[in-house]
Amino acid sequence: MKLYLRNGFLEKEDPLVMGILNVTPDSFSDAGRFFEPEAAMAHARTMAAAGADIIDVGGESSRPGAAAIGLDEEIDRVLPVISRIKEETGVLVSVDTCKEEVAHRAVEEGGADIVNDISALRFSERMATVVAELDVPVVLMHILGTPETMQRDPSYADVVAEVADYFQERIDYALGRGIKKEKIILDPGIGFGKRLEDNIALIRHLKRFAEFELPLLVGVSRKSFLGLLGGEKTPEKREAETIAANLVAARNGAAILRVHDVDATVRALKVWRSLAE
Ligand code: 8Y4
Repeated sequence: MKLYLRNGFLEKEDPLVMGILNVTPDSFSDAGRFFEPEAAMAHARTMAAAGADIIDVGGESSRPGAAAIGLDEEIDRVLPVISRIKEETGVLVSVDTCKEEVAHRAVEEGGADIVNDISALRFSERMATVVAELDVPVVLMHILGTPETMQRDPSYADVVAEVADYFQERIDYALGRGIKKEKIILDPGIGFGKRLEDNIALIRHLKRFAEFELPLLVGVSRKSFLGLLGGEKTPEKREAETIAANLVAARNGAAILRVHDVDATVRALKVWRSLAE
């Protein structure tokens, strides 16, 4: 894969590993344990030492029904953590936000390298323009509706075709607002308005999205479809399921894997690189 950044690019044979850093008091998986900036920094350092290429810093939970937070609160949560990660480690930082002001300040003041917008530039009027001006890569993720509505009986006739159509529509929108094609990362949005069969189809047929000739990001880590497949009810116990799904995603062309457990993922990818054809 080749990832174009604001200045230069990053090229690597294996998928990049993006470690998840929730700076939220209400996130599903880590239950706000890293809300305190010190704890967040300790977790960031651990992920960097384990070989993370990117740390994804998010201040607002995308869980359905999670309380929306204000702009100032989101900035206060993520900005100090992003700045310190950039000062203290060599890893890239993505900012997980749908708000243009958060994206702008995270990049300009915090030094964030990537904007991870689960709404694919839809939830904030000027997000596309801000990203174009910043000239940073942006993740365009598929979601059916909004985090609030996405799991209300989602269905597709052909999920792969519908996600591909969505990608094309959002790419055209981004290009129209001045975002360069090589700064776009595509993400099928595993679990975001998808049934079990839809998540399976998207991972199984990930190669169909190769036609866009853009890096693909895949986020399966600890998600509930893995609980359905593997039988583990609690997210923290889905580590084996997560590794298995990530290796299939890697084989099928994922350029970036978004994970909670960086150490296990880096170690699994090393073995996969040695053994895969
Ligand atoms: C347990 C653990 C249960 C995690 C659910 C979850 C993605 C993402 C999220 C993704 C991109 C999550 C912010 C949902 N998922 N960004 N963000 N792609 N680009 N759920 O798949 O991790 S949050």
